[in-house]
Amino acid sequence: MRTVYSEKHKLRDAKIEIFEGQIVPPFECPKRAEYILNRIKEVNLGEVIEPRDYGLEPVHAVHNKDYVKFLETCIKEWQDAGYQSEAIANCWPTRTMNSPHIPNHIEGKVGYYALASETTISVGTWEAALASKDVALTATDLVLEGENVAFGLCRPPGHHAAADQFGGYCFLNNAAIAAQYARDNGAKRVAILDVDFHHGNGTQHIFYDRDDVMFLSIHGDPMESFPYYLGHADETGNAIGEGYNVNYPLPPKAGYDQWSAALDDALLKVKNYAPDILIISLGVDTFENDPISFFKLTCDDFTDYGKRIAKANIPTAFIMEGGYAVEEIGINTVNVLQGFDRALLH
Ligand code: OKP
Ligand code: ZN
Repeated sequence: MRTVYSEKHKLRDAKIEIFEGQIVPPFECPKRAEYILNRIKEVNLGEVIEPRDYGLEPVHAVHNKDYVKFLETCIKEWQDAGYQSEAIANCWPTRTMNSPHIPNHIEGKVGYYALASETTISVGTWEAALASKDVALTATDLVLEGENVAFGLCRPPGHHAAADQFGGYCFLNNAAIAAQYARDNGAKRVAILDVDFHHGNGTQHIFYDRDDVMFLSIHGDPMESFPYYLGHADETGNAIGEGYNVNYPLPPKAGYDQWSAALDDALLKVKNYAPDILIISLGVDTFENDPISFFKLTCDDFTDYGKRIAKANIPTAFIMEGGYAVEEIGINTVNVLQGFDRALLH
């Protein structure tokens, strides 16, 4: 299969993350994409191509205009306020502060648009996020144009980003932007299957009231894991969207038996829905040695589930999300893609 990749991901190179009460180097780092790209070349997965430029129209179809503007101007406003380091949230409109006013001051704005504090906005973040959504859109377009499958090597990831919130290493929701783009370009129904270890709260929220984009996610139980406040099994969609949101929260130490049973159930629901395109939010932080997650998948399990996804026999765009065991991220990601390719041959 073809891979879409842009060097511009390197512009997202933040220096700090807040983790377990400490300031650490970010887990979501440029090396991640380099390892994946190297592995793709090592095994000759297929051609690697540059993304096309889609501009902001498909972004505005998913995200609020004021939020997009905020992402674009945030770091300059932060620096203009005299702050030296990266922009980071330290206050929020919480449950008891529900006024509709968006503050003028950048500190208030960052808190308004942030859903978590671990993720900073650094110089270059906006440019990298723009390239990342172009990578997702190009991979999706290849599939809409008739390819069976394509891989968007997105970085930064997207699935935690909501219509007007960033966090969890995400700024623009690449998979959601791709899904909406598919809807606007001929696809009647789109399914998004999120296999990242973390719940795709942003994607769920964006499509929660809709029946034309089905969202399914297998993830660490939010009672025990980030993003904590969304991703429970009883979140099944709202109004016309009722029944089109499906969550599979799994407990700490879940292995492939449990995980693949959830996957098979999800793929059955996807088949019944009969979408024109399947978008996989592909995070490989389900790996047993991932430093921030608690599932126990092995390298071979990734190959196996790539095959299972292929057997659903739906045109598929893989969109990269998380995975933080950097040494193995290339092997695990490419195992999924090779598993998929091999199943197509048989
Ligand atoms: C982004 B993606 C763990 C803290 C986790 C943020 C994780 C963001 C994951 N103790 N903090 O879904 O891979
Ligand atoms: Zn994740």
